[in-house]
Amino acid sequence: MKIGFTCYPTHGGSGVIATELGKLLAERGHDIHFITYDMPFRLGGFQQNIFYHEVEVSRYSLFKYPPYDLTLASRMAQVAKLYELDLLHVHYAVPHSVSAFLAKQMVGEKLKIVTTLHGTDITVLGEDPTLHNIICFGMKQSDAVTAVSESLKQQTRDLFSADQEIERIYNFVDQRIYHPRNVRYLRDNYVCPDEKLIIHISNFRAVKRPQDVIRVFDQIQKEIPARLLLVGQGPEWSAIHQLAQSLGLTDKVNFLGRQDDVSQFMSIADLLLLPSAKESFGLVALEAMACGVPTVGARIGGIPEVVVHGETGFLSELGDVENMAKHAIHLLQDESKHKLFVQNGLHRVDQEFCADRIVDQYEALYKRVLGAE
Ligand code: GMT
Repeated sequence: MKIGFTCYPTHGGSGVIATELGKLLAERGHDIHFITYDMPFRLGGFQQNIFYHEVEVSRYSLFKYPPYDLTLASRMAQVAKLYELDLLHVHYAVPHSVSAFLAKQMVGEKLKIVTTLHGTDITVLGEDPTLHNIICFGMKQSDAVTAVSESLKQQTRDLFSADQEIERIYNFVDQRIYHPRNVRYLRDNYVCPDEKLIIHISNFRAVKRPQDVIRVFDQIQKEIPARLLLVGQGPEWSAIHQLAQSLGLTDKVNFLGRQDDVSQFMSIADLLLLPSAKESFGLVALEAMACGVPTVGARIGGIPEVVVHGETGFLSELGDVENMAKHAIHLLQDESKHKLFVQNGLHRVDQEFCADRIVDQYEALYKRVLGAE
């Protein structure tokens, strides 16, 4: 098949999934054309069957707002015609599904559209009255709509229409990259042998509740020797830095900033904290699980579909810092339970979220949409 892929190329779960899916489909012999405003950060280097087409938006002085949606549509149509694409698979509905619809109008009905909903395109933008109708229109015009969790599927139906057909296809992890590694030398840079290492990885937006991360860690380190690794960059970063300072934690918190390869940092941690207020899936918890790291987090959105409470991690009510800290301390102090959670998690990744299984599901969906099955 010849497939156009559009996603946000910046750091973020939807771009990661789109890029990794494209790479794996290319390995299976499909031609994958990324049509994005920048090179997706995980794409890098040459790979057979992968093509990259940049979307360059006009900066004409009359425009207060550069017409990204139209330029994207026009580029999608151009690439679709030139390379005879079978379908466009867009990740994140806004504005990608509507741009894809326009491209289809330009190219003809043969070009199919698959839209994958990733989370805030529904849970935040779907609630915005200025965008609600156009998001609904983009979904209706897609030949197939997928959601990355059951929770997101349900929320989309509740918010839009109960009869919107949506296939749940979970996110996945490439176990060639995310797997337990023996990287003691790296761990030794951050902790002494008797200390536990806690990690949090996010884009440090308010929705990730990074303040809760600091407060949970504060309670953990009062009970057991521990350090915290913070990976990522974002609007809450300075506030977090200040909070850590005001709690006297500066020496115990390592701010690593944005990192392209987070798998090595995950592999050295004992526990991931994910107290987010919204999370349609929580890709970071899956990646951690594949590296042998249990999660303590909030019972919201799609997180309970990834982290099984009492088996691969512990979940608490949103904002319940006390309970999260209690769970974390319990797990870090009980070595045999920790080992069991690690094993359960690795097994769960194999069973539910391994790349092969999920890529099969997308491939089957494409074939169905193209009428080949
Ligand atoms: O968080 C966002 O607003 C963007 C989005 C992204 O591009 O990372 O995140 C969503 O998609 C991820 C991949 O499917 C999910 O793992 C995240 O849970 C989801 N974020 C939210 O729902 C807040």
